Amino acid sequence: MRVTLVWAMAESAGQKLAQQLKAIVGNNGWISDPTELAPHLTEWRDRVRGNALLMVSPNTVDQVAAVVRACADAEVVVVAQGGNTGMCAGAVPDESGEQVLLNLGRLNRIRQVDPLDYSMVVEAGCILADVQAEAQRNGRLFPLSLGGEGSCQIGGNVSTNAGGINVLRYGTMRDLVLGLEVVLADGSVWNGLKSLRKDTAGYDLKQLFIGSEGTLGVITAATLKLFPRPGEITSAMLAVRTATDAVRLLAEMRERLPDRIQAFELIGERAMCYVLEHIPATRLPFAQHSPWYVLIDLDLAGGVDQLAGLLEPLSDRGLVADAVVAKNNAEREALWRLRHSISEAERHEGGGIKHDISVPVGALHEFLVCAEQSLARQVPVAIPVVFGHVGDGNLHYNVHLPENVPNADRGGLSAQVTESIYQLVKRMGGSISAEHGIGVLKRDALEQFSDPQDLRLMRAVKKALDPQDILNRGKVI
Ligand code: FAD
Ligand code: 2HG
Ligand code: ZN
Repeated sequence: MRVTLVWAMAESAGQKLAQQLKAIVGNNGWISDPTELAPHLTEWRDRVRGNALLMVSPNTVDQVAAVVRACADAEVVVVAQGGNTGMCAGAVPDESGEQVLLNLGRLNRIRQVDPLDYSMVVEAGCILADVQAEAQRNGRLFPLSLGGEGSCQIGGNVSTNAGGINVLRYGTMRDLVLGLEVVLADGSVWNGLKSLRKDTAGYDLKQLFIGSEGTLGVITAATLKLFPRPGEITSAMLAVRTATDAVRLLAEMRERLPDRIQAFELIGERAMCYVLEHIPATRLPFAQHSPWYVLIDLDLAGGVDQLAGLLEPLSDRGLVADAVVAKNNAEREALWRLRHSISEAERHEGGGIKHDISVPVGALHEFLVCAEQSLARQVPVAIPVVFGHVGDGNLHYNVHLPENVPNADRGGLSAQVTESIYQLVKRMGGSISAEHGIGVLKRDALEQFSDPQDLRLMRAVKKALDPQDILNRGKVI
């Protein structure tokens, strides 16, 4: 009798909040229909499924603030969601059906572009590709670039401190944000939308929110750093024999072309084979397969000729086994299609156990050798599928298990694989998350592999900014 009564009270409190939220965002600003909600309740690999009381999509900052305030008053958890392309299920609510999903997609105005200041102010729901295009229209470059750029949003990019392919030259999102506007856990708005290059007046508050995955505040807008547009970009794919050759090549090219290397990506043979097998309209640009490939984008005044001159001595010294240089945009796109299709190709192989790790760039080769040895020892059936952003010491060291491994064994083997890789990462002074964040999938690993003092400080920050724990509860820490 008592249980029924408590349930009835909880239900009516939830329904009351839902009515209140619907009134705040208006008719076009919410979804409760299960079919429409479904894609928002799982992440793109369908590893985690959640539920929600309601999804609201406010289209003004005042509405976002009112939504968060109402949830704080009702002590109901708010889960911010951008394009939902994240790799750690951070934007998916839990299974209770009591959390409110706050989708930022309708908060998508470009507020201002200032070419003189090399900055722009955009709202959180702007799609990354649209922001790049707007910068381009204004004769400037916004350099963040990644495979999911057609659907991920600036708020998501800020909240995950996204990396991508141009970090080598321009840094991660942390380096590209000049200011933020954030709705705090009590529903108040922090206006930190400065566009200053130098500001040492107290703590750098914006940096707290960057990479916080919706656990410290809801980002509503950002001032982004713009850059001069590079000249024509020359792309090339190089076949190399070892990952060490790739690292050496990068070091030498950096010496010859300081600040001109836009992207320098490593692709292992197995990742390449998955792409060639599963992604239509792809082909290997070489006559023979190679253990490793490097895809580079260079900002060169002399274009293809200068690159050919640069590669010749490197090839003579055996650092480059083979090379193709894109002669036009179509060829360039074809090369990048190989790189950007890896995640999708892996899905066709049943999906890998993802490890988005970083180690010091100089230690990449040692990491690869040790990881292979320890997997061969501990989980001999494991199949590493390796690619990533070499210049940042960031490898996607994904591991697949063969089809014939019984379902009952997969969970245990996956855990063993991950433990072995993270132990190695820790020993080498690396990070268990170089760019995708923690979300829910790496929460236990963060606890296990972080310095206790780091965790203590993180918890103190969380408590100070969100004492009720209503922002994305259960994620990160
Ligand atoms: P979501 O997935 O919606 O959310 C991610 C996290 O941010 C969640 O915790 C969510 O709660 C929080 N969040 C979202 N919006 C807000 C907001 N406004 N305020 C507060 N919190 C918020 N990532 C890389 O770093 N580098 C890559 O190279 C890369 N390549 C990718 C390639 C593919 C094909 C795909 C599918 C993904 C790739 N990603 C990559 C991962 C992903 O695209 C990024 O993490 C991206 O930054 C997430 O943006 P989103 O808008 O989809 O965020
Ligand atoms: C990339 O670099 C992304 O392509 C995705 O970060 C990595 O799918 C992955 O593991
Ligand atoms: Zn990546």
